[in-house]
Amino acid sequence: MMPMQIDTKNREQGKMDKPGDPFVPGIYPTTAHNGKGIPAPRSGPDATYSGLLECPCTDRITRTFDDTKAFGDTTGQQIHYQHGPEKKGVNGTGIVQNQTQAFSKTCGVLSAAGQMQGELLTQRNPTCDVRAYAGGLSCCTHQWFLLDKEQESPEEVLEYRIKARFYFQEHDPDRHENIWRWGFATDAGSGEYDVPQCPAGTPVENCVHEITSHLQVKDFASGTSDPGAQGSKCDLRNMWNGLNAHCIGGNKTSVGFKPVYVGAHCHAPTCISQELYNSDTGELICRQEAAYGTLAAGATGELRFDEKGYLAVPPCVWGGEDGLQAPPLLAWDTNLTSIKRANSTYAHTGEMALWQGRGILV
Ligand SMILES: [Cu+2]
Repeated sequence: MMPMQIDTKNREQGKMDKPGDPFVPGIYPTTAHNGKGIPAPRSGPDATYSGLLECPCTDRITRTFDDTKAFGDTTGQQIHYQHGPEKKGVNGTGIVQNQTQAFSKTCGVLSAAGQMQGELLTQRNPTCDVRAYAGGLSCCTHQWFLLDKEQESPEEVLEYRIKARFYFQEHDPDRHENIWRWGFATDAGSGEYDVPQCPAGTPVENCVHEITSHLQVKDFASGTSDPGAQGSKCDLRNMWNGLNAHCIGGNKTSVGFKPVYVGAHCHAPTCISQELYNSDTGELICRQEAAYGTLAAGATGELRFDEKGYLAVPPCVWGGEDGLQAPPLLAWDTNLTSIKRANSTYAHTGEMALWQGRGILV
């Protein structure tokens, strides 16, 4: 499979008529940023801000909340203002009136060992509380506009064509094993977070924001084992943690999990690296570094994924073939530590720090 590609440059509104043309970004919200630091520049050679990726909360969004609760415990709602009836819905087929959504984040997630999984709550990351939330998934809800209230939303609808090619082998029980999805968030409980800008005067090379999370292997293999229950385990199609020790089947007792693949999920332009350690042994299980594209023009053909402003995150892969390390055994009570680093030269919202992978039960 090719890596996940998300085109966030809003080309329809820009002026990149053909590959190689200089890119001019589309319109962006004018009031989106609210005192959390200087966002990435939107013009000039270092232009890296993407309103589509950072999902700023604009003045279309108003909030109600319970202001008596502690940071991170607040319940609230966001109301998204849609243009009046003269405007079409985003798909041109209907009118979408104001929409209200509950804001819900649980940044304080405990591991199976009773340890706080992530640091977002202790760092008081704005993503954890509706009163501080400045951008990200909760302001990017389906059919919500990312432009300000007084900005005209373009009528155009982006149309993409995607070609997918699948390679397969006939199932051979003698040499094929089920591979289960596994994953967890370094930004535990939120699945996204803000990268606050480094303090004024910090040398650029020191502008690195870091979050760490601690968990046990069983944290990504927990939950119901009832095959009939919704979101049940032992379903290979399950999105996140579709496994537990019982999924090995038969009368076997599973001792753990061997990863064959794991990929970090994080965003341009802030992602630097993500590391996963076995914290019982200190062994580095996987380190992934964001590889940024370099070509301002001509990123086509074989170079098509080397476009400036985009990143690739080459995954860790284990196996029995030449050149690959044998997968480590991650026993269910193995302690893991994940460290995510981000470039904090500018402030960013909606950054992510996820691990997503596949592995076998042993
Ligand atoms: Cu993401």
